[in-house]
Amino acid sequence: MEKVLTTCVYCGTGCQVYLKVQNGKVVDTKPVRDGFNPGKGKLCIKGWALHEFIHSDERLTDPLIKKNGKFEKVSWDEAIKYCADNFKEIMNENPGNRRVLACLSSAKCTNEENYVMQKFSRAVLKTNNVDHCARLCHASTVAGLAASFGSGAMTNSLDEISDADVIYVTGSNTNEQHPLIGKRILESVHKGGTLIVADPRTIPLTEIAKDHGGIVINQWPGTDVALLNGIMNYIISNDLHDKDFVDKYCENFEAFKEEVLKMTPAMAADICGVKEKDIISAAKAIANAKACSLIYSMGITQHTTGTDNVKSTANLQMLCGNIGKWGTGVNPLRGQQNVQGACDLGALSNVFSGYQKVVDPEARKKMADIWGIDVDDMDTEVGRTVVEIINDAYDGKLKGLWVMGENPMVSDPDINHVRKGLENVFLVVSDIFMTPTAELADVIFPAASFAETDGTFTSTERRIQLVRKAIEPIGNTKPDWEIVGLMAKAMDYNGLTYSHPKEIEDEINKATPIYAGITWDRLNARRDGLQWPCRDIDSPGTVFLHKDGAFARGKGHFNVCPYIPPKEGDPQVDDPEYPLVLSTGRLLWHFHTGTMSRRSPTLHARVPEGYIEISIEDANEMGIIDGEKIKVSSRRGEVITKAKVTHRVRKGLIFMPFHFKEAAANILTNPVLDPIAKIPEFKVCSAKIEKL
Ligand SMILES: Nc1nc2c(c(=O)[nH]1)N[C@H]1C(S)=C(S)[C@@H](COP(=O)(O)OP(=O)(O)OC[C@H]3O[C@@H](n4cnc5c(=O)[nH]c(N)nc54)[C@H](O)[C@@H]3O)O[C@H]1N2
Ligand SMILES: Nc1nc2c(c(=O)[nH]1)N[C@H]1C(S)=C(S)[C@@H](COP(=O)(O)OP(=O)(O)OC[C@H]3O[C@@H](n4cnc5c(=O)[nH]c(N)nc54)[C@H](O)[C@@H]3O)O[C@H]1N2
Ligand code: SF4
Ligand SMILES: [Mo]
Repeated sequence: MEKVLTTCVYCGTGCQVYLKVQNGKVVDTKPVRDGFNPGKGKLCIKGWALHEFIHSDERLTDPLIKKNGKFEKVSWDEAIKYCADNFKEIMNENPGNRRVLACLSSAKCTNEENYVMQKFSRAVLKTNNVDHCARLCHASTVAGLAASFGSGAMTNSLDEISDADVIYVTGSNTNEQHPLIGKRILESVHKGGTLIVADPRTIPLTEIAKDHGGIVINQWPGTDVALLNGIMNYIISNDLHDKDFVDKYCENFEAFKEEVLKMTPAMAADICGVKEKDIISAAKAIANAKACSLIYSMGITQHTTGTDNVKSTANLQMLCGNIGKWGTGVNPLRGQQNVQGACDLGALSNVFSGYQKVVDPEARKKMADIWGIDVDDMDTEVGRTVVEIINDAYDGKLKGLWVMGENPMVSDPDINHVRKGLENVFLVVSDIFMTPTAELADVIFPAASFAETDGTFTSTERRIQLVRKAIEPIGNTKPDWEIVGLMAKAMDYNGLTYSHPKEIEDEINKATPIYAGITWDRLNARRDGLQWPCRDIDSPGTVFLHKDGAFARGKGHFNVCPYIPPKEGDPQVDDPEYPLVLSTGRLLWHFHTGTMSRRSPTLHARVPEGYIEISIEDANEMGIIDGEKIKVSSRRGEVITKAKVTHRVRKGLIFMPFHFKEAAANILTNPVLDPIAKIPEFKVCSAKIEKL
């Protein structure tokens, strides 16, 4: 049996795995114990089950075209020609209109595939309408941390977490969603570290904090700015902040201080529905820490105030000098195994690879030269983002859309609206499985999975690691980078034809300063990958950012963030029609829209169907028993699902995992956007529950 070293395709931790291959089939997964591994020799349950979906009977194996409402198998030549002709026709019919075509790229695909997809959009379709699920995930991190520090990435590395003596975890269910990062938090606690968990639900970390003398804050969803300002109010009022750090390395402190002094801990406690003494204990612990690490994820980002939430976490860490040192930092845990990479490689409507701005004429000139295209032919404006692309489809402004490795019919907010939008356009989907999105397509390209191609993924700690081909593409599938190349060629552009991802990597090195030194050969020669920025081939890469107060933007910027309640579900306002607050998120056992995890027998068996968590108090009041079928509704739609009566949510709060297409949480969610980051408010909306 052969074993192939590669990178896990589920979450952003970046665990290294061996795929065991026998007779051309991946038959097992094993953790890497004999070398570098962010999982330190371990895998979580999804990692152990990694091989299970690869050979599922339900893999798409042939290109499909919808004829008379039914999918028919066709040759690659026919499928590619059909798509290319349709895209060309749309361009010819709408000369000069750069908003009629769009591409969704994919955090499930490799760096090389994301690079070619954004290049295809910009060089062939001539539009910056290219985006991906980071927009639903950490768009507010990218915007918020860039405004505060000058770089939108996780500041510190995973190895540092266990050395922090205080950890503030907020809006990250780390043990379930990044299990092997959760383990590092536990290591800090076992060394005597203080764990502060600020989360509206009771999660595994809550229990750990309780058991080890930590601090638990159960705030209402959408109130984090009030909470963080309350904490910082106490720190400043009691002169506990790091004045030396603030004076030397930061700017705009006075304006920020004026805002924060308005939110006393007592006021914050009232807005957040928590105890004032817990806010004060958290403030003291953070201010007195030698090294405090702040860890967050979707509970902070997925709000109409997501960017302000992120800026507030940055304010707190600057205030106490917890930046640019070992064991500190603002650490947004990136979700998909390659969402960091998809952002880095320019699968965003506003930037080329390496965050070079599309509105910058010099950056456009540089790309035009590398790509061999006419700079005057390029889109000069920021393109549309994920939710805006769907809105444009709904409004009839968008005519054609290529979705590579995303499933917006389950993952985007307000699915009824998404369906109408997708039905309006010429839709092309590249996926490994038939999905609710693919069902609506005019053409489906069957893609090879991560086990069937070479490439690289970038993990949450900015670490680029190799993905190695373990088996030949299944059936008639092709790797996404090859499919993009075929489409480009059929649209008369030869600059996307490569014989191996290594050639794409060479081009990435040229086009992308932060990846310039991350060459294929270097990655191949080492076990631990390389962390960007890595600007030349002699650079060892970068473990943590903003060292010794040298912020990427010059000075660290204190942003002024007044508390703004969520658009629906404001805890201070009674909504008699929809009295409950709905939050959505994830489970340990499933991944996103379930396409992969629900085809994995081990994972599917643990949680085969969707449900909604409801508090014991609310269930008793409504006479609902555990497991009972109920109707949940919001202003957007209704869903029938099972009640799970639990202590994990407090009275008034309900929580739904969004993994299950037949009980889709996103029928209910609110598509309102953060004005800066354009991320939807997945984490809070008003809802009601009715007995059937
Ligand atoms: N098993 C599994 N692992 C995954 C994924 C998966 O689908 N399944 N997805 C991956 C991806 S792409 C991502 S982005 C990450 C996401 O990882 P997480 O962000 O950890 O996951 P979520 O369940 O979305 O929500 C996180 C926490 O936010 C809390 N929360 C809700 N509202 C608020 C609020 O207003 N404020 C605060 N402070 N907290 C709030 C929730 O109670 C929950 O504990 O996970 C990655 N890992
Ligand atoms: N209500 C609610 N909604 C949410 C969230 C939430 O917390 N609550 N979280 C949001 C977040 S953080 C995220 S990241 C998004 C995720 O949203 P999506 O990215 O839409 O969800 P996935 O299920 O990861 O979709 C990936 C698709 O890629 C396919 N795929 C896998 N490997 C390959 C490959 O190699 N090639 C190709 N072409 N396809 C492949 C999979 O089969 C799947 O259909 O969901 C968002 N939606
Ligand atoms: S923690 Fe994430 S990367 Fe590691 S095995 Fe689990 S899903 Fe894979
Ligand atoms: Mo995500």
